[in-house]
Amino acid sequence: MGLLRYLLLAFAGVTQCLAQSNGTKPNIVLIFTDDQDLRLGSIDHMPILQKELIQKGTQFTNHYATIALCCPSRASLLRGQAAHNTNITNVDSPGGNYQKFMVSGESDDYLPHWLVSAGYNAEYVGKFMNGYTRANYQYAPKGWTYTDLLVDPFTYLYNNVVMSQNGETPIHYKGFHQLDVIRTKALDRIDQLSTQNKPFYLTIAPSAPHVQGKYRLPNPQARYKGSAAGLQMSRGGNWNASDESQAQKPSWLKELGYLDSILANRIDNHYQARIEILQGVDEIIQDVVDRLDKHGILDNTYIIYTSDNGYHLGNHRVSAGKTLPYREDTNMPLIIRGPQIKANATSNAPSAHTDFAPTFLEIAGVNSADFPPFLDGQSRLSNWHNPQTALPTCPLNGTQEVINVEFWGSGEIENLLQEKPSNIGNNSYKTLRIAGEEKGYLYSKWCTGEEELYDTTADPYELQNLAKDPEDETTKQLLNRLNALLLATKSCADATCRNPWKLLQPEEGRRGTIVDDDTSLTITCLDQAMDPKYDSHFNDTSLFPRVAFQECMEYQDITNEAPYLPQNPGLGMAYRKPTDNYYTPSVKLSALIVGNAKDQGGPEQRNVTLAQIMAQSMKLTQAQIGQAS
Ligand SMILES: *[C@@H]1O[C@H](CO)[C@@H](O)[C@H](O)[C@H]1NC(C)=O
Ligand SMILES: *[C@@H]1O[C@H](CO)[C@@H](O)[C@H](O)[C@H]1NC(C)=O
Ligand SMILES: *[C@@H]1O[C@H](CO)[C@@H](O)[C@H](O)[C@H]1NC(C)=O
Ligand SMILES: *[C@@H]1O[C@H](CO)[C@@H](O)[C@H](O)[C@H]1NC(C)=O
Ligand SMILES: *[C@@H]1O[C@H](CO)[C@@H](O)[C@H](O)[C@H]1NC(C)=O
Ligand SMILES: *[C@@H]1O[C@H](CO)[C@@H](O)[C@H](O)[C@H]1NC(C)=O
Ligand SMILES: *[C@@H]1O[C@H](CO)[C@@H](O)[C@H](O)[C@H]1NC(C)=O
Ligand SMILES: *[C@@H]1O[C@H](CO)[C@@H](O)[C@H](O)[C@H]1NC(C)=O
Ligand SMILES: [Ca+2]
Repeated sequence: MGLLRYLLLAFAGVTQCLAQSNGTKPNIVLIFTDDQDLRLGSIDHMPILQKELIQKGTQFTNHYATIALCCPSRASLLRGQAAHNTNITNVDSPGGNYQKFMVSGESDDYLPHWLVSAGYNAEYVGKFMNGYTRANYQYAPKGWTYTDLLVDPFTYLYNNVVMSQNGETPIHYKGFHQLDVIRTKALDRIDQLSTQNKPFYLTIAPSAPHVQGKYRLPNPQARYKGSAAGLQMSRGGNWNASDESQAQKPSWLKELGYLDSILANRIDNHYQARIEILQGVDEIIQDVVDRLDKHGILDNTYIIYTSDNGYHLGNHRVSAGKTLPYREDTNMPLIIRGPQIKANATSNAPSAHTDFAPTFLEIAGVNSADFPPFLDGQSRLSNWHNPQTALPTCPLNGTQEVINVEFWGSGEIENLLQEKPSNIGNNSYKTLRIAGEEKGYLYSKWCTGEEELYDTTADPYELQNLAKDPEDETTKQLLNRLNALLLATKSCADATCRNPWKLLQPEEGRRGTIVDDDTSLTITCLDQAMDPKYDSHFNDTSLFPRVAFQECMEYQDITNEAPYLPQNPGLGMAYRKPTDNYYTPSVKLSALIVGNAKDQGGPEQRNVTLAQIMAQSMKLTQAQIGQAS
């Protein structure tokens, strides 16, 4: 061992004592990928994730993103609110992006501010939100003690890495692959953070395995190129669904033809490229674990692995993409290792991205009475510590059986070889999932007026739409209950998101009592609600009108989505500013930034240091940043 290395290790020993002497508040490291599926099996091909997180931690099988698109899902996680309350509903104007997050004032009051108030350093490395660009990089996201963020349009160019540190002039990291840059920077931040007398929250957010630009395959590090050659996407379940199933799908989906061999081939290549690029994420996991261990803080750090939204490849005949309510796009990988987390365990308890903010606050020691008033989720820390293999059964204590999933705007096929149906813009919908033990359902209402109901216990691939011409009385009664529930979830806020049944009680005076700890409700879960004695209650359209849209719009318009329950919903407006006239700034360029001539990330870059990366880096010139236009 060289002298320098010895001294470094000795120094690490000192900081370890300091870190341990100050308090027991655990650190939180969120490794947050982009567009990673659970259901296509990508995590099965990540051996380090398996070894370091799954075997040494707990895997949550029933965790959901509440909106299957990058920016809205990130905003929702960071504010702890459903997208109908953030109103950040898309990746660009008018639905939303980073600029809208700022203009709405939401960036003044979200997770990093709260964690910093609780005594944490809060840092973010990687992809933040769509719309953090060359035109607004100087307005670095507020709240964080440190940010180093990918800048659009380079966020999805793996061999053309441009990032801004704390809103300073963006830097071009020539000669490196994005994943090597992010890994190296994240490790450096762990080194820095572990010497501070504060616990820390660090998000590490690579763009992998997102497609490159529009819509090329994700480009793995050169050392992993071809490593997944020959792997095939599973042809089972809902892949290339039959005519009979596809005809039951709503909107643009039912227009799609069968996948042909050209699309199938492209899907396999895409599948392979995703697995190959995820090997670089696996390296991040390995090095983060090792680095935390080296600093003596591994055992007091929660490492949380998840993604912003899921992905499909050929499922329901869509060759590539997200934006759909089905399980591939919304059921997320979630693996947690850390203090009091059981090793090699599985939990089937339902949860959603909106639960992270309250859970992190509980970890940070914030009293729930001091939580922000607008959080829609709930802390899952006790679930994290006590994994439950059984799904909730009725009667429930809490609301965990209902997951709200929503969307506004256009669908997308991330594969130029497949023709887009003309009505692909008609992709706004309201969805809820019942994630119970005996009963599992996916229920949706689309802006086209179409309705879907899948029994996800009997039909896990969501192929047989029971809402199409329901014959039997039980299905009709079930649809009445689910419609009422969806009417509640689509505009729920705080306590009614945690328990939408509060709005649906049979006794008139009790409806809308929205205290969390009201345990005396008559109906607490779907099974109870199905009692025939409530048939006329749920059949009463003056109480529970059908969920409807007037038309397909690309953003959340209040009148377009009426009626509501209650009639005048808050939709989070009390906690944000109007955004009606916001616009997304853009720039005119006079010089381009040229990416790496050949793919970087060869074996020699596996252990590249920050000094080596910085040595080749260049600040963007004014011409490369562009002039406001
Ligand atoms: C521990 O951290 C807290 C929160 O940052 C700080 O206020 C306090 O001074 C630290 N205590 C010691 C003993 O370092
Ligand atoms: C999709 O299914 C249809 C109907 O069974 C079949 O003709 C076609 O070959 C399938 N596509 C692929 C790529 O397997
Ligand atoms: C993890 O659990 C599985 C079964 O649940 C078992 O087969 C395996 O040996 C366990 N692995 C470790 C490392 O404990
Ligand atoms: C219900 O949940 C509350 C809050 O999580 C808990 O305090 C209580 O013990 C639970 N009751 C039952 C019967 O599980
Ligand atoms: C929805 O589809 C209809 C019919 O194809 C089309 O006229 C309309 O423009 C679409 N709406 C959106 C928002 O794309
Ligand atoms: C439900 O309402 C319809 C009319 O809207 C009526 O025909 C039917 O009898 C009602 N069913 C029950 C169980 O109340
Ligand atoms: C959502 O944002 C759009 C675009 O800024 C705006 O027109 C609309 O009024 C907002 N909706 C709500 C409910 O705040
Ligand atoms: C990278 O570092 C690890 C751990 O120090 C070492 O085992 C590995 O051989 C190194 N790889 C390369 C390519 O330098
Ligand atoms: Ca995404």
